[in-house]
Amino acid sequence: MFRNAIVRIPGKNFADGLTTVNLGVPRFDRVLQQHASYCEALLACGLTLTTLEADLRYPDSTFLEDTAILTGRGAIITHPGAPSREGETAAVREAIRRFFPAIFDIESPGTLDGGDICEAEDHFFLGLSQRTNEEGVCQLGLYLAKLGYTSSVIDSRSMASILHLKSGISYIGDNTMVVTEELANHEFFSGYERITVTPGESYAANCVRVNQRVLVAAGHPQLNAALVKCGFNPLPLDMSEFQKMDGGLSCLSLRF
Ligand code: CIR
Repeated sequence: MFRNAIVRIPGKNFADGLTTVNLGVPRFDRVLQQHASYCEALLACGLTLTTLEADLRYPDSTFLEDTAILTGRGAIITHPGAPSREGETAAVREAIRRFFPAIFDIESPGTLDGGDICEAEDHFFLGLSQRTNEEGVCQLGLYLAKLGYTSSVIDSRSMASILHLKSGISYIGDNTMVVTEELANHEFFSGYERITVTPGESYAANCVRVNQRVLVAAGHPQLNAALVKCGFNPLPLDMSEFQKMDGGLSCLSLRF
């Protein structure tokens, strides 16, 4: 059960952020509209929002999830793997201080993006990626153990189609994982119910359970139907402009 979320309004230089996909330049009016709808969805799920102002120093800073791991037992500030994003963490530390008295830090040479960290109840899957290195994963694993969580590492560095681990998997509660075909048969997921996303809908593998709803990228009817069939209540959101910058639903907020 989440009660709070932190979001950041996209800056007008949003399109200057990092991207690996070739889907065109995001239109800023649509970026703002889609972000507002995302915030409304979180409110409709019963969350209280802390909204940070746009920060033009960091065009990717609306993708807040990469800057912190917030758990029910403590918080960890990350060390984002892209040099242009390193400075994003300072403001997030300030924003979470009143909620989390004890905060750990991922320190250099460790790098870690929150998008690589998938929480599934008391277990965490830690993705090694182009952004998250072995030292980062090792530091996080130790902090999580101190907080009483277990973790296991998944190496996604050879999976060209995903930027972060959570581009390819989402834990949506009720012992269920949404997974891309590439990750569906991973040995770590054998104990979970799995909803496998078809290759044409792989972007939608990044979805987010928020209380009674599952936020899911609009325009992916097969995943939507599969979620309904398995008893979930999807809430589709238009994500086209964020997708152009490699962003998924989970990365637009920190939920706790
Ligand atoms: C980046 O490349 O860092 C941003 N343009 C997108 C980050 C997306 N974050 C995420 O999936 N957790």
